Amino acid sequence: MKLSFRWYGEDDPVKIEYIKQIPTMDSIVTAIYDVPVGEVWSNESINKLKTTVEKAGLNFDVIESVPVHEDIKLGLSSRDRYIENYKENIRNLGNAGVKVICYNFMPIFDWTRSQLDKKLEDGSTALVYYKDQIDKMDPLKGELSLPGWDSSYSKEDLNDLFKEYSKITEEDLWLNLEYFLKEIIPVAEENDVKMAIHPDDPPWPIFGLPRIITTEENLDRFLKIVDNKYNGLTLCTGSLGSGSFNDIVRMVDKYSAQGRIHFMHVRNIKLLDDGSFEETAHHSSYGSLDIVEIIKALHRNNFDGYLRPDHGRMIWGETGRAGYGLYDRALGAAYIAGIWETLSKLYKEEVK
Ligand SMILES: [Mn+2]
Repeated sequence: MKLSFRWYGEDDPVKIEYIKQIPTMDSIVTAIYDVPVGEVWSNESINKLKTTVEKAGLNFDVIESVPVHEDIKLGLSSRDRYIENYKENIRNLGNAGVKVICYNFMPIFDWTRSQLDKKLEDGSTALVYYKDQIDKMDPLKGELSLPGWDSSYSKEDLNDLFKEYSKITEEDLWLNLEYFLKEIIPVAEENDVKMAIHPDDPPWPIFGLPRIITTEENLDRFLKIVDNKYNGLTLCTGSLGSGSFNDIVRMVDKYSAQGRIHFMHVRNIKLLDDGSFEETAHHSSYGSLDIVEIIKALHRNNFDGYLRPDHGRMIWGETGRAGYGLYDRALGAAYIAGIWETLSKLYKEEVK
């Protein structure tokens, strides 16, 4: 297991030197943020980012994300140009030594929450998803601007996109994903870059838009489309775990045994009765997920991919990017590293 940490580049309030100070930290997870979705990242900007990361004493091995253009998800005739660009990005990143690319296939909206700064009992703040609030939202009315929503969309763009998506079913989205995978996975293999799809967050349709990377059954289907280790997963415990229908320990065990998990996102969440959830501290006792059992499943399958603590709460008065402060994610990293060390010592014989 290689411990990693997401960093948003020079504009991130969390300094890269601070990330290096987290014990056993190995890699930075980052991306180029100033290029429009679907375009090619320049080698110059990739190399500049790599130099910054390596100067800080960390590895530049994981990219999160190379976003997928909506025309690819929609299966429009313009997709081929964007797929060629995507291949170029895989080649360029592979040349720079990148080992894993995380991406997702969620229509229009990335992760969705109803509030970013819900005050918890201990005074910390966390991201939450309250179903009744989300159910009342209409993204086309434009009265809301939420995280994960691409603010570069105008109201008209959004209307057009919704109109396009109203013509496609879940099965169409599967076909469009298949078309994309069959194009890019051979390029990923040639360049020794493992593709790792991030599950949908939350793992059910929102605002009438289809979502397919949601359940064990669908992950099985996804992995079979191109049955090759370069077609793999980012297993995000919080995203999949917000559906009570997903058995996360079982999924981690199964897919790590298959060698198909290249990147882990570990966070805990507390499931509420009505399908809502709150993000919590990483420790198992605070949420609905058993983090020790999740790490044990990785350990017994000799997981050698990358793992990062996912969203953290805001604690100790920290301000900054919701979910991506330094302190709580660092606590999560230390907690996970502690579990891993314990397991390694307890099971030294078996691991040998
Ligand atoms: Mn995640």
